[in-house]
Amino acid sequence: MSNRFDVITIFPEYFAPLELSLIGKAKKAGLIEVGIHDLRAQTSDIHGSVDDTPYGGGAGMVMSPEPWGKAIDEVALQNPNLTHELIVLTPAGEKLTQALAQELVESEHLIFACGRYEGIDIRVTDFYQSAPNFKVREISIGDYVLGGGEVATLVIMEAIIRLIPGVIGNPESLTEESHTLTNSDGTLVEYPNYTKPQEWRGLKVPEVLLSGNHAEIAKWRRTQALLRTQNLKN
Ligand code: 6GU
Repeated sequence: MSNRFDVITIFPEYFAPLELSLIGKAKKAGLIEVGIHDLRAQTSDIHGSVDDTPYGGGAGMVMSPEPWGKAIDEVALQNPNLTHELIVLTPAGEKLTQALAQELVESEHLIFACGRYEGIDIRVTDFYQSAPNFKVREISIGDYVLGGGEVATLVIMEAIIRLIPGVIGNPESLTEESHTLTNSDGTLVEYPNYTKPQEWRGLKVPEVLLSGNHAEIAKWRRTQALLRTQNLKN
């Protein structure tokens, strides 16, 4: 079960939201440990350069392997007894799904490498793929291009951390999700929810939800979830 998360980035400030809400509580409760590491701490020149021009030419800059190697080695050395799963964030990676989040929650140590610019020199991926006690995965959060892997890391961490036992107060909300229907990608669809008041701006809560008839409510919710699944475009 993952409880150790390390993030390597040139923008450590991006991760301030980890102190909030669900993840913040999980940290305070000692359910997870999170380390945020500044890639520039691994540079030796006065400018703290982390990128260079691409071999073969072309637009943009590529992140140099050396600071990445140092940063990843350091984080691995700090956790000598763990198997490390290195997550390289890239729009070219495997797409994040609920099934992938469920797989990742089983890893004991996740290291997120947040690339910027045109990405990280591929030799970083290649090197750790065959390094002892390492697994490497390239992951994307969808078919659009972000400025870097930071926001993607926050998304993936949230998807994983809420699956850790004890993080969500009411674990039934997790089992209920697993009972809802999924589309072809394994994406969760949920039935629509209502709370008080019973009428808001002329819109009423469906009668069946007020009926107290649990079988009928379950049937209605299942139908609604089905309809929503059909209407999802993939
Ligand atoms: Cl992981 N990185 C970047 N730069 N763009 C993305 C992405 C990741 N996932 C979707 N778009």
